[in-house]
Amino acid sequence: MAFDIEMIKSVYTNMAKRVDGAREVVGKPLTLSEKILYSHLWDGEPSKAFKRGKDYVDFAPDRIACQDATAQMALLQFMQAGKPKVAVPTTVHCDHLIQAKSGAAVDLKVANKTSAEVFDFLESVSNKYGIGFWKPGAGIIHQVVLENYAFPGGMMIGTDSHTVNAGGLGMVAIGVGGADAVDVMAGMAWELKFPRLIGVKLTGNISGWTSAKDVILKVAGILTVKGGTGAIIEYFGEGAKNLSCTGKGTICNMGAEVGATTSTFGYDDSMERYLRATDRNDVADAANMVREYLTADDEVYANPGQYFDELIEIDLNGLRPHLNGPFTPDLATPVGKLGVKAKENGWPIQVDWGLIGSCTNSSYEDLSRAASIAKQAVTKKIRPKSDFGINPGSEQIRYTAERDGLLETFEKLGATVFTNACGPCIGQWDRSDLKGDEKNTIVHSFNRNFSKRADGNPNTHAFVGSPEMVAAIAISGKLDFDPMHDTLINEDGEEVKLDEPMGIELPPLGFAVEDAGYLEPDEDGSGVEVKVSPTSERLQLLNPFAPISPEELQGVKLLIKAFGKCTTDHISMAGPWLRFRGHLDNIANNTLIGAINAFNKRTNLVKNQLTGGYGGVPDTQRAYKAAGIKSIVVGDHNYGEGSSREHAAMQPRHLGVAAVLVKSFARIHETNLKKQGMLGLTFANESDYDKIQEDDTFNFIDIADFAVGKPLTLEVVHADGSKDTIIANHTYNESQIGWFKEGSALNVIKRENAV
Ligand code: MIC
Ligand code: SF4
Repeated sequence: MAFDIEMIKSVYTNMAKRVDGAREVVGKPLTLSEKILYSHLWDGEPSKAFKRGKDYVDFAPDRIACQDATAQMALLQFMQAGKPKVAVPTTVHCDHLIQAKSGAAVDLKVANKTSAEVFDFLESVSNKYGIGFWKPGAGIIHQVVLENYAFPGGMMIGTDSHTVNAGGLGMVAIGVGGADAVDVMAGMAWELKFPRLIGVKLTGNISGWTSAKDVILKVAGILTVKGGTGAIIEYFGEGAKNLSCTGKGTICNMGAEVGATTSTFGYDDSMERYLRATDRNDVADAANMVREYLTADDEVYANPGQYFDELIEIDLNGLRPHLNGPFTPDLATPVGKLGVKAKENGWPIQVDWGLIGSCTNSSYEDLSRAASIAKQAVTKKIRPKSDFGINPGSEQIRYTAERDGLLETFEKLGATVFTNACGPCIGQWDRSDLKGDEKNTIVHSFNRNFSKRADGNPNTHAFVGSPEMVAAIAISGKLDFDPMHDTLINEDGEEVKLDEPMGIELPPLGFAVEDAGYLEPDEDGSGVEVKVSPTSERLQLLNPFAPISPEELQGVKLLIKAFGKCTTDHISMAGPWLRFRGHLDNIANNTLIGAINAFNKRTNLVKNQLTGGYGGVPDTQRAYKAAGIKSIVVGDHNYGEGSSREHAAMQPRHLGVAAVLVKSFARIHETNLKKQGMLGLTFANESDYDKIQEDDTFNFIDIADFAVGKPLTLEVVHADGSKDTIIANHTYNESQIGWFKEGSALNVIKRENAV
């Protein structure tokens, strides 16, 4: 039986009326995305048509999911909101804080010890406020959500950018910062700019070496890391119907890598099969009753050009497997063409590791496809040339894969089976084969491959591919290996070829698990005590941020002008820093240490305008803070790309950065800045970026008139006394200006709850 089935049934009860009402106000057939959005309006019945990409709309999501690395800050904020219980079903999943080293048994024990304080905190806060708690080892948030909570036609938010994975089961599932989740936990509306809609029509069928992953690797190549910003990607067509549910999840998952708000697929037989296989006949039966509301109207898919803002068509018959990378997930290269590219660019051909796992590709089907390749290495006597690491997506998947012999196949190859957790995908990897910052290549089935992400080494070239392709490349040990055409030499000196992968969509004997790792919260948690030690180095209760006054916005110093890609990993690095995710002051010591200073092209070395000397970014910023001076960060396009972590906004805020001025923002990060009462601005004229000099001081001359739709004027005073005037655009609406004026969105909630 499914969790929260009554909630799901009530969504379906309302659906028909609301969708029919929306079709009337919009005045034309509806896409699936619109059906879900319009049936989740905070105000209930649709009464007007929203302008895509323009109107801010209040929504009422059905549920929330948080993972351990972001839940700490989200729940520390929720604790301040003054509510006894969360208003909608919420879960917390412990998956990011477990380091991969020796294998699951040892690693999990170590994590339970080293992060005991954080896990205990999360468990007790969850218990107190009525939140379902998934213990360390239970699995990666998005696989656990897909297996237990996602349902067609539903809307959820999650404090992780890959929340979008649940689109594989026909949801509109959106990654947000913790402060957004707090709004919904506190029983308030959740605001989003009504998204643009990108349609992706899939014709033909995937077969052979091509997998669902290759669909999104291809889309990433087309849209690039920012092409999906502000949009929902809706997949449809015969090719979509023929993909498995978890394959659809893979595609939606990596929609985060093109900046998409989310991605989704219409309800179909593959979803029904998956629901039934994961013990949710009740959801499948309920969904079947409203089936036509859980996909777009027929006219839409018949004439997609008329209903989507942008349309992409991919013929799956002609789609080849890809490997994307290094350093960015949108650098797409068909397998077989990588050799030439690698030589041109000096990427090491030798592959040291093949890693299979992450929320993107750790389903039973994924493991079975990769295992079908691994098995051949054993039977055809090919000694693998790279090391193998596997992270199953959940305990249920692990248990079932072990029962069915899949894990044994990997172990025969010498693979290490790590905990059911994020592991190397988020830099939780104690990689022992490297001595220093050696140049090397790894292949993995994850979604992100930014510099330093997996192992902290800036010279690790990481390539993203399907699990089966990762297995094949890792066995060959060569980046330029093309299993469709090339042969390998086995231990008997014979030339052998790998056969095409064979996957099993759902375990023929059914899923099984002994202890899934779930803890139900107490019915009445009011007596539960949540302890945070004042001397803890990992947890710190929050103090409200003071509003930034117009006076403080005169004489603002440039902290850093970031050059090129500046992702949330650059702004608030993960890996070893994950341990401080619940302690704002401690984690602030990593603020922007990965960003490249445009003036010297170095990381973590900026000019301190007070002394004229150079220092680390956090130290320099702390010096400005001590002197009572606010500062500004300047950046390039898609600033804040990647994670949902609100630390990337809270840390600069805590240290006294008042504004971030960039060419463009990634959606979640821009919202996170607004929520924390900062100014997130974009250059009206992009080339003004070039006018910013190292010793600049900024005066926000018209900040007192901060208003909706009115750009701000910044006077930039250079070291020689000369001045430039820069116009900065913003997307703040009335209530967001309120957050700025009161210091943060949380301050507003607190005030409203107090009366
Ligand atoms: C990631 O994949 O980068 C993370 C770690 O899951 C993040 C969340 C975080 O930083 O905690 C995400 O994608 O939102
Ligand atoms: Fe975890 Fe990686 Fe997925 Fe983020 S992308 S949730 S770190 S597995």
